[in-house]
Amino acid sequence: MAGVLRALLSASEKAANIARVCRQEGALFQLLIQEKTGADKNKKFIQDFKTLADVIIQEVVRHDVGKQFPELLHAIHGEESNTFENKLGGRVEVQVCSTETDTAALLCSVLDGNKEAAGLLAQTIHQEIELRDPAAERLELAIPTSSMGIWIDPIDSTSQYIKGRGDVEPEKGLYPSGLQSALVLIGVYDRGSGEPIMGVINQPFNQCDPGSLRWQGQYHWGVSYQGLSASSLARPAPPPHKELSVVLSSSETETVKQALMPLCGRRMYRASGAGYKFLCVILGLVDAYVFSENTTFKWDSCAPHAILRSLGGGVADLASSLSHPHGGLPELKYHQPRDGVQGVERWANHGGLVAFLSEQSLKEILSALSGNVLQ
Ligand code: 2IP
Ligand code: CA
Repeated sequence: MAGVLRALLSASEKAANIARVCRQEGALFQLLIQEKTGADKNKKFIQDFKTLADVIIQEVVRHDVGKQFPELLHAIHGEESNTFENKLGGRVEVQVCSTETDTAALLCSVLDGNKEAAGLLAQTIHQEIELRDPAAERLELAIPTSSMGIWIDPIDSTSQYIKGRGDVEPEKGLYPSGLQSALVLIGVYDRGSGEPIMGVINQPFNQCDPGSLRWQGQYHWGVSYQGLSASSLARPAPPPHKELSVVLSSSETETVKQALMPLCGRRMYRASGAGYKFLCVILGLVDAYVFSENTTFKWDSCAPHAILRSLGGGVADLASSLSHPHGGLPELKYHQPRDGVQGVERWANHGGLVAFLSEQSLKEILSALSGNVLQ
């Protein structure tokens, strides 16, 4: 079903436009960077604008994909709900209306009457996206939409998006922080098996033009379904060095870092954003992303997981891999909530994860961690 892939790519491009417009247009940028301050605290709705950007992007993706594939509407889930409440008591169901004027009017009601900001957003939301991707156009897929479920993370690494630094220097091609780590993630899974089957990662802030200071984005996609694999990327060549390299969260435990030390030495990198760390593996900047905590979610991992599978890699459930060392490879699944927990926690990747391109790297990492980090 290459039509779904094209719809997801177009939706991700529109999402990236919205993310850029919020940073690049003065009227919106002022809202984005407004901090909670002193006496104004909790009075101004503006503080919630960052959530509004997330909510709008998720709703636009849902709307645009659902317009072409109405049968998918009930199967699209994400980090946000479409109800947005501001701290002045305003509450609105964010939706894409049939005309730009109506969408602007709706947004105006939660933007405290800021017509300029609402107009700019509505214009971007209603813009037609013309996608040119010959490889995606050529792709022939026979995946029934009735078996698809979709996870959206409208903006992963929100904190870096808000901070908005564009001047962070990369280390070995990898950005430890900055706008580069803000990503739009759209992943498709099989509702029967829970396996990830299609993923789109859009990086709205890939390169900044030094003259105009405008950002250009970049997207990547991958499909892996019943033996068929295709991707916008080629599988990266294995690195020449013997030492493995990993990217870790700044909240990774000392135990894990110490356990990986003999294997990776200095090749242990830190980066913000769960999605961005997956992307570093996908691009071959590191061999693996290891995370032993339970604070990533299905919407963080589904899209990158599908792309990794399309390149011959995957994402293992760390706790299961360590407690069943001789079982098959327990990869993350996306279709069932975790029993016995409430709310958002139901969709956490509870056992932590290892994202990898080669099974050999995964095995070496698991062997270094076994006995040290059993949860
Ligand atoms: C977050 C974001 C964080 C990440 C966390 C995600 O998503 O990607 O950066 O933590 O796991 O859930 P870390 O950077 O330590 O890996 P969001 O920005 O969408 O809340
Ligand atoms: Ca996220």
